[in-house]
Amino acid sequence: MRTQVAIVGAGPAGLLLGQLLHTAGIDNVIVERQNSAYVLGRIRAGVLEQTTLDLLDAAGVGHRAHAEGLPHDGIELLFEGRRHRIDLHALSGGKRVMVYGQTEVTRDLMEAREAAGLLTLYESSDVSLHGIDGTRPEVHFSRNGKREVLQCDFIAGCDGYHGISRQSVPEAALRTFERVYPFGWLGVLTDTPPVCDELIYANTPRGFALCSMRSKTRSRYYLQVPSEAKVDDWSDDAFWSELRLRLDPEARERLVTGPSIEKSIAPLRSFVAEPMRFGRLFLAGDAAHIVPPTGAKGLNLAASDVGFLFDAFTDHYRETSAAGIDHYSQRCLKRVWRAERFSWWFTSLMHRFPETGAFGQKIQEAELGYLVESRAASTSLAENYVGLPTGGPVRSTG
Ligand code: RFL
Ligand code: PHB
Repeated sequence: MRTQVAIVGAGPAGLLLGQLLHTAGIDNVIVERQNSAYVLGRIRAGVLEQTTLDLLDAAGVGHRAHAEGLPHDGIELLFEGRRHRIDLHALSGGKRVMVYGQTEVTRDLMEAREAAGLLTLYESSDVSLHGIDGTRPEVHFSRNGKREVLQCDFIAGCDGYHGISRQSVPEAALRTFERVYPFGWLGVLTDTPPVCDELIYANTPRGFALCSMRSKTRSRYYLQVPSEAKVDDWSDDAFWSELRLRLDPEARERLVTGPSIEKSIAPLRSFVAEPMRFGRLFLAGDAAHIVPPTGAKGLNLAASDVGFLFDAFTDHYRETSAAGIDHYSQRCLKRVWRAERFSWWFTSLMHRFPETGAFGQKIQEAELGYLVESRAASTSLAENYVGLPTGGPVRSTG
């Protein structure tokens, strides 16, 4: 088997890259470890930046996000028992975010890929990469009991944090940076109307809480829990009781509870691997970096990496320039580190840290007060939340 770009991983990064390349006439095959139902069953991100929507549009799959997504012009910060609105739209010069689930993005991309007749090799096991430092890289894998080889010009490693792409780079060529937080997020998805039209990020003495949504009838709530917490120890009733204790009186009153349709715990971590390119292997998305979910940046960063990689491959195949390939890692990492900084800062501001003590607590309170009272401080939050500039136009090939 041969293709131009072999993509490892059919998460949002891999699927988006595949679709963009297809619009530019660049042949690609995706090799994915799981089946499509498993990939669709992972409930993750909910907030899309305009840049991500632009890329979905460029890939020809943005129509459902525009029709069914919920544009959000603000977020609410809850602390010391009161809510304060951050007007993202006014403070960012007219930008907003879109609430549209990662599951839906993935579904739209999968459907478009299938309609275009592009090859996705689901349920491929023992995937390994070969010759990435030469000019003829290969992806080897087993499928239906047979060992297969996919020859290609380039490999896009879009296989997430636990994938094999990053692990295929020689250790000496990679530098990693990491911070693990001493807590996780317990998330619950329910078919109940959201407690508020906007997202509520709450800093409370009992820990952080987030009220989010997927639609006007489907809610997503999160609670900060200790790292060692187990999902099985959290009944639905226990979750709702704890969430109520972390809300303001009005929200507590309005909260509609119901049976959970999904419940899981995600550990929180910041992680970056540098560089994001090794020879003919390009890492994109969670394969190269992880942010704690507080700033809603993970999927958006994955999408902006893909935008840069798409630029690089189109320039290469049109023989216009090698600059995109040469500067891919540098271009991505500038944006990655800014999002890492924002996500780390917002996480530090909104969570209770076991080791902080009374001084740290007072500093957090002072910063929250400053944040909502100072236009400069809220502007900084707003411009990061809606998404920083990509540093170059996203190419659309129509
Ligand atoms: P993914 O989604 O992990 O997909 C990787 C794919 O690669 C496959 N794979 C392999 N395939 C072949 N061979 C192997 N050896 C393989 N190993 C793995 C996997 O099966 C999978 O299909 O990575 P990708 O595409 O880079 O996408 C990244 C996003 O999923 C992630 O950044 C976001 O979900 C993060 N995130 C959020 N991001 C946002 O932008 N906004 C949000 O509101 C937001 N909320 C969240 C989040 C992540 C969360 N969790 C659970 C970590 C909320 C949560 C709770
Ligand atoms: C979500 O809806 O899953 C969500 C929203 C905002 C975040 C993180 C997750 O910051």
